[in-house]
Amino acid sequence: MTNILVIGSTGQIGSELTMKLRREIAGSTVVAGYIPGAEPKGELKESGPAEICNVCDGSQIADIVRKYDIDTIYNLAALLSAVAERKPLMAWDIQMNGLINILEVAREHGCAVFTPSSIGSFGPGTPRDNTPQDTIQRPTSMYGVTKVATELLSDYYFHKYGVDTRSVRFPGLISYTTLPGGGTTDYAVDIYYSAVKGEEFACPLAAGTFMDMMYMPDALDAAVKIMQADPAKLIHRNSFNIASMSFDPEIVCAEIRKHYPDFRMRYEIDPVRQTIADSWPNRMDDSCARAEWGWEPSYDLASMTGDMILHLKEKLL
Ligand code: AKB
Repeated sequence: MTNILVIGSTGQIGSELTMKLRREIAGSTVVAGYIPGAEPKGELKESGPAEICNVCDGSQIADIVRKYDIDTIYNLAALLSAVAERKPLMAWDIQMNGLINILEVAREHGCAVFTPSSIGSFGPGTPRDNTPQDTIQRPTSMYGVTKVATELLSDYYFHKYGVDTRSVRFPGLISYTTLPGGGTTDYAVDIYYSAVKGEEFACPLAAGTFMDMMYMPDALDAAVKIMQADPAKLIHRNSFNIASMSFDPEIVCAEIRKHYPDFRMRYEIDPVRQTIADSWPNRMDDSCARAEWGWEPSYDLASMTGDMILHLKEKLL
């Protein structure tokens, strides 16, 4: 991958992935695709080209691909799970019509495509512990429906047209740079902001709600590494389970109290998020990603917590 288009470059993943690709891929041009109202700012704006890129407009994507001779597209445009429940038609439009626009451009212009899937692609019938790579995927949220369909459509374009599609199933992602918006796992970011600001945290999910979580540097490494993996070694493509830690609100709260012993948390359950979380795995088995392309996370809950607090203190205080 040399000339790369990141669609959704100002979102939680895109803002950091675009910068990492610009820093680490030698000789690359990394175009930051954004929608009006979510323009790149600061370092993201200064460090490379940016173009308006709405996934619902296939000709706009094709123009950018031609203009910059793009060979790899990171498709990060999506409504997260809780928002998608409120706006299911918009979620379908962005996630599915957007994806097929990208895949068609990729087919015509020979681009590789990364479109993330999620723990949200699983549902209540999925084994919850050590969730296998290949298992039941019958999600009950609109987000999950679009994520399973994303996996299937991406595999279809690979098998039928040879488009080099690859993907990972992201856990809840935790970062200090850009806030997530409207996900079920967002509490695991918000709790750190409350702790550093010295505020009580109102947790929207119940004690005992376990989900896979991951620190952003590991998630970014996964997104880069899978696109660089030797295709001959890939038995799977869309999509790989990746995991690094699993916790519930009590466990992350206890970890934060090692730094802020007076930190207080109360529960104010959000029924939409709780229902979604209850349908997702507790912890995925990521052995296929480890075997097929060398996935290996660096952070656990303790090291992530130390790093989050350090950076949020610089950012907020
Ligand atoms: C969400 O909560 O919707 C996302 C996800 C796990 O895909 N963070």
